[in-house]
Amino acid sequence: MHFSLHKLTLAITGATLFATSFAHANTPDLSDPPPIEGEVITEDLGSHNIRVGLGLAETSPLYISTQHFGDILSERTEGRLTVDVFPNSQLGDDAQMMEMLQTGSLDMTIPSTSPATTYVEELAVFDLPFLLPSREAAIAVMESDVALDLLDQFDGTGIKAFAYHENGYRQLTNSVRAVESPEDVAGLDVSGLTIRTMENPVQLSIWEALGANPTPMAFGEVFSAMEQGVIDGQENPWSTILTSNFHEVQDYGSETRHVYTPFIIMMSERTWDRLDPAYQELVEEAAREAAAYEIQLATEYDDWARDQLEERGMQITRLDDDQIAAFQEAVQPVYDQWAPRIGEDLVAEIQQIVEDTMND
Ligand code: KDG
Repeated sequence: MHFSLHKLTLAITGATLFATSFAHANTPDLSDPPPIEGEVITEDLGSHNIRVGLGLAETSPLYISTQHFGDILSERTEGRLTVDVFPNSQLGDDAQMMEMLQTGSLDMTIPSTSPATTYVEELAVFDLPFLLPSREAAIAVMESDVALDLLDQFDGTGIKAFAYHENGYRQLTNSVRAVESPEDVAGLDVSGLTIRTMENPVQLSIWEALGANPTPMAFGEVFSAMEQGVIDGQENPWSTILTSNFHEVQDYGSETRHVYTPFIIMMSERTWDRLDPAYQELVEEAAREAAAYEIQLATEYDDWARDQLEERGMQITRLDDDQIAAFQEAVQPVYDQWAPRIGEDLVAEIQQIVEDTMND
C-alpha cells in the first residue's frame, strides 16, 4: 500500500513536471546548427581565446548562434581558437562593450545598430520607423552592398564589423494599459506612457512623436526599472521580451512592429590584428555563417515567443492594417526630421531595395 501510494505520488509529480515544462518550454523547436564544413587549419598559427559579451540571455537566438560561431572556430582550428560567451550584460551594456573593443579589453560583442550610430551615424537609417515592412525585405537590405558598406565605415574606429544579425521587429509592452492606438500611448486624460528607448536620438523622436515620455536606458537596467515602476514600458522583439522575463513585470503587449533594428557582429581591431590572416579569414566566414543561423533562429522564435507570452499571462493586442497605419502616420515627423541628416540618398536606396523585394 505504502509502495503504490509512493508510486502514485511520483507519477503525479512527473506528470505535473512534464506539463509545466511543456507549457513553459524555454525555446521553441529550433533548427539544429548547420553542419560545420570547410577546410580545417591544421598548422599551429597560435592559440587564442575570444571573449564575446552579449546583452541578451542564454536562451536567446543571439546566444545560441554565438555558441555556434565558437564551435565553427574551434572545430576548424583543432581547438586553437576558442570562444567564451558572456550573456546578460554581465560585461557591460552595448555602448560600454563597444568602448571595450576599442581599448582591447574585450574581443567581441554583438550590439544593436542603434547605439552603434555613435561610430557610424548612417546606421541610424535602421532606426527609421516602419522602413522594413517584411522580414524578406529586411534580409535583402542586410545583405545589400549599401548596408554592408556601412559596416566598412567602422574602419579607423578600433572596431571591425563583420555582418548583420536579426534582432527582429520591435513590439511595445507596458504595465499600465492595453495599447491599440497612438492615443493610448499618449493618454488623453491621463499621462503618456514612460517608455524606455535604446540610447539613440531617432528612437527618442519616435516615442516623442507618439506622445510618450521616452527614457533612454541601457538594456541591462530595463527589467529592474520596470519592476520598480521607474518606467511603464519598453519595446523589443517578442523573443527578447520572453527570454528576458519582461512578462513578469509587464501585463500588456502590442504587436506594433514599429522598427526593425539589426544586430552587428563585431571584433576589437586589436584582437583582429593579433590573428594570423588565415584565422582572420575564418573568423569572417564563421561570423557570416553564424549570422545566417541567427536569422533563422530569430525567425523561428518570433511568433512562438509571442504565443508563449500570451500563455504566461501577457495580454497581447494584435493590430490590424488600419491601426498600424495610424502609428505610421503619427511617426511621419521622424522622417521629416531625420532623413535629411541620415542622408536622403541612403534612405531612398534602402526604400528601393524594399520595393524591389516586395514586387518580386
Ligand atoms: O546584445 C544585444 C543587446 O545588448 C541589446 O542590443 C538588446 O535590443 C536591445 C535593446 O533594447 O537594447
